[in-house]
Amino acid sequence: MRRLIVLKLGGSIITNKKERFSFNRDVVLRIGNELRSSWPTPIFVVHGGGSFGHPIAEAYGIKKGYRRPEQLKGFVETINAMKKLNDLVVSALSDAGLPVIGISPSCTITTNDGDIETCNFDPIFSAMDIGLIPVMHGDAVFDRKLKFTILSGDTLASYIARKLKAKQLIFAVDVDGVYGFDKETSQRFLIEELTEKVHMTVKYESTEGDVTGGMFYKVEEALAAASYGVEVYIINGLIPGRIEAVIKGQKVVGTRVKVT
Ligand code: IP8
Repeated sequence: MRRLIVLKLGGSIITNKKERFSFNRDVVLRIGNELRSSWPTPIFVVHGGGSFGHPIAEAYGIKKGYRRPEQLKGFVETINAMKKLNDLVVSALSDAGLPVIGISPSCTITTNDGDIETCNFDPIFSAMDIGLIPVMHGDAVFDRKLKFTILSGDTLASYIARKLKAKQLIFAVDVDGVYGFDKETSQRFLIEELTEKVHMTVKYESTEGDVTGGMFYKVEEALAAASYGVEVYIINGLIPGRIEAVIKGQKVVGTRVKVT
């Protein structure tokens, strides 16, 4: 039976994207308390880069791969900034009483032209086997073709949910879900069920300062997981109670991503 919950914490909720290296500890602590109250459901946490990873990755053009030696500094700095953010997330979740362990993709995952090619599951399975909650994140990683690139937390969370046959994949973001636009009333409305067909009609806004591409790519990753039988939700992680409610199977405001 599928039980695992994969929770992706968006960089926009765990950091203040407008201020470099600003961590929203209160938000992560509160989410940690919500996760503790859904205990003992097995959980896997992945978080984004926010104001820690994205500005450096953008300044050095890390996503497009290696072109000049000066980028090496940016590659390593991106990894170091993400390690710092991961430490902060892990310590806040631990203070909420969760047995968490940080695992960095830069040492466990390689990609090929941006797609995950190898993932060392040994530390992940060993951690989960003794009841530890892995906390991974978007990162700068080695890439067979590009030499290095950026692996987004969304891609990683979807990959983990598929490989580990998760029950749910929850993307916690700073809006209520995915919005559509009604031409007749000129009003935006929350899309409660998002299929591939609906996805093609949505006009996604571009996200400034985000090297991994915002809501469009999140939905692509969400659909990839949904096609493997994972229940996928995009919900507002800044509203207390929503993460806990969705894990407990209650109906919450948000977008459910489905294949048909
Ligand atoms: O914020 C990207 O992860 P995301 C992380 O989930 C870096 O897209 C290093 C920019």
